[in-house]
Amino acid sequence: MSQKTFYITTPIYYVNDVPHVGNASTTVASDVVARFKRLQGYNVLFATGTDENAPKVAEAAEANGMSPQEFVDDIVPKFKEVWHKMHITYDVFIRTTEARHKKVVEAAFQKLLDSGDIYKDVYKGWYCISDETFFREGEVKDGRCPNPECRKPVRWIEEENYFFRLSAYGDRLLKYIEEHPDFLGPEFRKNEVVSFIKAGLRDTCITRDAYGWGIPVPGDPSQVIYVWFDALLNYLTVAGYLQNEDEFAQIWPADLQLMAKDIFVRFHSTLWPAMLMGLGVELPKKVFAHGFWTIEGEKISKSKGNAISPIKLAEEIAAMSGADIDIAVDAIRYFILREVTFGLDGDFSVSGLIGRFNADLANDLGNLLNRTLPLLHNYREGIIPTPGPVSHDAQEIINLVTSTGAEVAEYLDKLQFGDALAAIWTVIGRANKYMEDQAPWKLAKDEACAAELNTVLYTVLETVRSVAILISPFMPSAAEAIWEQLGIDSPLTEAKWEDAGSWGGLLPGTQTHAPRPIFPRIDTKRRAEAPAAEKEKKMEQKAEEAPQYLTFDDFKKTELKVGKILTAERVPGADKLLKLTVDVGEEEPRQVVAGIAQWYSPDELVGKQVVVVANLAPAKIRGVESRGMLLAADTEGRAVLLTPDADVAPGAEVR
Ligand code: ME8
Repeated sequence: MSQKTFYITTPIYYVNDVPHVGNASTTVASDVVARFKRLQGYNVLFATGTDENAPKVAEAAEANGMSPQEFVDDIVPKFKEVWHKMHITYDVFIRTTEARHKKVVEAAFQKLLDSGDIYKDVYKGWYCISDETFFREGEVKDGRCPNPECRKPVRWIEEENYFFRLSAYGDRLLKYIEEHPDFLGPEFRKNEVVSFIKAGLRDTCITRDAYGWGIPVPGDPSQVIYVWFDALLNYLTVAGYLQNEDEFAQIWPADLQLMAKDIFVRFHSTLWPAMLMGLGVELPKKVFAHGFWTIEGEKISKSKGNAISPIKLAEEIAAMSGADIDIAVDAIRYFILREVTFGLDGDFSVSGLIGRFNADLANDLGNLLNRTLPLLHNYREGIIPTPGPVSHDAQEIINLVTSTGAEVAEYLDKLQFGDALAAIWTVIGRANKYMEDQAPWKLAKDEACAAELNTVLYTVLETVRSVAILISPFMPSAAEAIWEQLGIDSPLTEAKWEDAGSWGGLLPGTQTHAPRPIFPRIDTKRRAEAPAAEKEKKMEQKAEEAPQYLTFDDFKKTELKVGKILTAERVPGADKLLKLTVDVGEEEPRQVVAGIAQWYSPDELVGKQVVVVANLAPAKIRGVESRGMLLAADTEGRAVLLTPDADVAPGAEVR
């Protein structure tokens, strides 16, 4: 491996339950970094896995009437399935029950025993099984775990155990943290670590009386090794420590270790680096803790039943929007990294997710592609044109696109995912505005503007190509779908990060594919009325079961006419409605309200010929009178207006 390497880890999760959105947030963030680094040409080692030798896992197994081994063997495939469905591209999935890991743990234990860093003594103190953490007598005030995230009852333990001489490492740790300002992040959590160490480190108990589950102490099977001592070493097992010297030398130290704040101070910033110092192994380059998610304002907890499964949520989003499940997963990945500043706590709410789905994905990103590509198909047979002269506005877009890749890379290297996405959305916003300003649907009407139209279409679609690369670490399926519609020959998987910033990657002459909305909007009203909507659907299904025919006389009652749209404007306060005046060959034009604002801008409609149901009873829609209805095809949740094949005088009957 001569290529530069990048080793990134997630915590290894307890297998007492399947993953929830909290676990998913760390894994998704790590996956985004792994994908980004691969795009930059790194040889990435991305590891996740499961922490299986824990008393709480044994308890969960018992509660399920299974042996611990049966239980973990049953649940691990479920973890992997969730990660695959979430598009997590881990390279290694480590299980702490693997033989190779046991060997590493035994050898590390023996090494520290031999060097005097591990010794035997009597342990008297508290143990929290939920957090798998030892606490001193004075740390527990009310019989409950002092960790504010936990607060479960603790147990008093008096056992002869092995201890790790953590107290000997306080000064060395403080010195290391000071000399390596990038080692711990974010900054405010680093300060918590420094205070914790300065308050005085005590030697820590690293074995338990044999529970019958766990890695036995070498030469003393009456004891099993404490789950945290065992679990932290997984990061070395994955890198080949004590198994393959060459591989280990290339991969270690880890470049980035991610987790949430719950296991940052005591474990990953204190015990872990001290263990490495004791073993004479270099420390990881960066250990970073993000915040905690609550769900709809509440702590995530199995007993409250709010530990949302990310896959179930994706299925719900897919059902509500009509989007593919992979796209719904992408939306969740996006939300996790966009909604809060990475590092801080955040609240996960389904309405927040739907809000972002509609605003950022369906509107901003979706519009950029789904408004431009149909125009390309209407005016240029779907073929990418050679751009005409570059206008001042187009040049501004080019400048923005060519500088954004580097800006996003800088943010990603600093784990500022929200800023990275905001920078990409600035490009999307600018390109959407450019479309509005240039109004290609108007340019198309004038042959003299052909070159100008080519510039507009090319500029926007080339921007879309760049955006597809930039969003691909976050939303790999959406990026693929965009890439596919653009008709680019080489697969997205072969693209490099720098391709996002080099203008001109989209080759004139490329035949694009049929436009298909990737993020269909979620109808929030329908969601609010979900049970009613369900009933409605069932009734529709029943009606569908019995074929119902219309007599010709019935059909003749519908008066269909060709109309020409004269004016179009948005209905204030209704984001889906447009108020149109339509010439249907009568003395006065008709006012028609149509729910097509998501798919058509008012400008685009003026002058368009449409088919109008002319004898529909007048109705008030949001207080605005509507006399007639436009016919449209419903394709993948998008309305496409029906229009005559040739110019027809307004008022012509449709039969
Ligand atoms: O602690 N918000 O495993 P674990 C954000 N096995 N992230 C959350 C979260 C929340 N509400 N809840 C959990 C363990 N997480 C040990 C780790 S590593 C050597 C051993 C995520 O299953 C977050 O990454 O309790 C947190 O650090 C981790 O899950 C804890 O997972």
